[in-house]
This record gives sequence, structure tokens and C-alpha cells, in this order.
Amino acid sequence: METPQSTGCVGVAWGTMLVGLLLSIVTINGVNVMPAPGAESSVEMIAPDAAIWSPTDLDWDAAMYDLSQGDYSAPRAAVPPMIDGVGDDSAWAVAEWRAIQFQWLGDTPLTDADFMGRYKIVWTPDRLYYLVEIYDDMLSDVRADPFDQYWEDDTLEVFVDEDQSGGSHRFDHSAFAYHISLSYDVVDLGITESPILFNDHIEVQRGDRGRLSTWEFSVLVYDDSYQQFSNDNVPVELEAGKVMGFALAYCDSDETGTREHFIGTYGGPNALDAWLDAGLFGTLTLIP
Ligand SMILES: [Ca+2]
Ligand SMILES: [Ca+2]
Ligand SMILES: [Ca+2]
Ligand SMILES: [Ca+2]
Repeated sequence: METPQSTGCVGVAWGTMLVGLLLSIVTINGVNVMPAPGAESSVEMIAPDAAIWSPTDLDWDAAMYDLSQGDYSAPRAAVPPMIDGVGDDSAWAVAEWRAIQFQWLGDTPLTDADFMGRYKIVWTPDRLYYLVEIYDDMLSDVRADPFDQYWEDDTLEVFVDEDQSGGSHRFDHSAFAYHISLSYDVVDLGITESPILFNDHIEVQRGDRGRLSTWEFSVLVYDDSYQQFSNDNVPVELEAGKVMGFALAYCDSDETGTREHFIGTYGGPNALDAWLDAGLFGTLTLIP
């Protein structure tokens, strides 16, 4: 990863940019937390406080970039984390950081000033829990419609393949490719080959401190028997030793209103095809 030279130009750019956070924000321990879904997806552009949180402010261990190979061992949470966008829960203390570092898409090399990301995962029998920290110089969501080119706005993608079957999952539920928007809509393609909302699968809150966003969320895990039009789907009960396919990725849109970079938890020449092929995912192992 490159070392940023300056972020000053970004601060200037913000002065001329439409800045509107139409959703109300609450503050927890000094962290701005986006409210739960319910309001319209009306975020047009969110301006982080340029005065704080440059990449060099982050005390992130550079060694983590060498450790991540796209696999993760998630410890069981004795006490489930509170989904509030603040990562101070006891459960997170026992999980290790891994990096979101592989550039899957983008014409220009990624820089630390543009994007950095890391994550932790823990579990309970009921859910997976994720803590994801994203340093992004510009949060951008220019489409209020959650189905309108949802991958072109800033979006966190969560890939889950319950039985690690791999293979195609584009229009079925052999695996899920949840796209979480800045306003908490969760979208994936359904069996009708159209995007649908899966907001009931993921509970999420994001805390923003300057340009550092802490995404904290839980995921209900469904297997490939999931029925899109049924109300009787039952999440899988998780247990130690379970192995799943998983990945995380971030669609980074800044000035252009399109996905300028796409950064994931594993690498490889066909990494970008995660939305088509679950065989590319890393391995998530649940440990006691
Ligand atoms: Ca928390
Ligand atoms: Ca960026
Ligand atoms: Ca599967
Ligand atoms: Ca961005």
C-alpha cells in the first residue's frame, strides 16, 4: 500500500461539493452513528470532518497486510456485540484484525489516502457478527433508489456461502452477495434476476469519526434451501468447527459517482467475479 503524501486537496474539494446529510445522526461516545433504516435513502453526500483522521492518524499495524490471505478464523462471542457502530464490545477484543486490501477493480493504483479497510468476525449460534473499519476519503451515495446501480455508490459487500459449495450463485441462494449501502439498504440479486432487499438478514449501524467509518453488523446465515418468496425461512444454527465461504469487499465511489475502486479480502486474477462464483471466496472457520 502506498503511503499518502497529502490529503489537502481533498479538503479543498469538499468546500465546493454538495454536502447534505439528510438523515439525523446521533452521537455515542463522540462517534456519529447513522440511524437505523426506516428513513428514505436520502443521503446524497456525506462530508467527513477533514480536520481529523488522516491515514497517519490511524494506529493500524502495517503487518496485518502481510497476514491476510483471505481466510479467517472467527472466535465465538461469549457476549454478542451491541450493534451500535462502536467497536468497544468485549467480543471484539478476542478477534484479530485482517485487511481488506486486494484491488479488484480500478484504473489507478489504490492509495492509503483513498481507502484502507480491515475487519473482525465473531459468532454466536444465531448469527455472524462483523466489525469493519473503512478509511475512505469521501463517502458518496448519489442514488437514493437502492436498486439503481447499487454497486456504483460506496457500498460494503458481504459474501456468504453457508456450505462452502462454491460455484455460481448469481440468481439463486447457494451463496449471498449482500450489498450494504451507506443508508443501510441490503441488496442482492434474486431468483427473478432482479435485485431485491434483504434488510431483514443484516442488522447494521455505522459510526463515522471523520473519514473513518466503523461498520458493525450481524448476519443471519441461510443455506441454499432459502426460498425468496417464503416467510418460513429459518437461519442456520452455527457451531464451532463450521466452515463457510466468505469474503468482504468495498465499492469505493468518490468524486465520480461511480465505483472507482473495488477492494476485497482475497486476491487473484478473477477476484472480481465474486458476485458470480462463490468458489473464489476465502474460508471462514468458526472456532470455540
Ligand atoms: Ca458495538
Ligand atoms: Ca475513497
Ligand atoms: Ca452454497
Ligand atoms: Ca468513497
